[in-house]
Amino acid sequence: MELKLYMFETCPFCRKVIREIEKEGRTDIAFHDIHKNEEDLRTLIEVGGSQQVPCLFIDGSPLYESDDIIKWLRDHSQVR
Ligand SMILES: N[C@@H](CCC(=O)N[C@@H](CS)C(=O)NCC(=O)O)C(=O)O
Repeated sequence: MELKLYMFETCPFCRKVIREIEKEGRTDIAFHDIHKNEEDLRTLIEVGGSQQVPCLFIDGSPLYESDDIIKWLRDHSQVR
């Protein structure tokens, strides 16, 4: 499963999701900082339909809302 988190560093909702990722010790999520990479910003808007972050792309499907992302992460532990 391909997981990409669209985020930027100072976003408190992103920090909340990143804290959960760190707490779980997950290493299967690629971070895409939309303030550092214009292509990431374009992809987020084009595919997700909004530039709101955080947004987790799950095999290319966007999931917005930090609480929903955290719930999804808890429901789908990393397979090691
Ligand atoms: N309810 C959302 C709030 C997310 C949010 O407000 N993110 C801000 C950055 S801190 C943002 O992306 N604002 C721009 C926008 O919504 O287009 C969540 O919990 O994920």
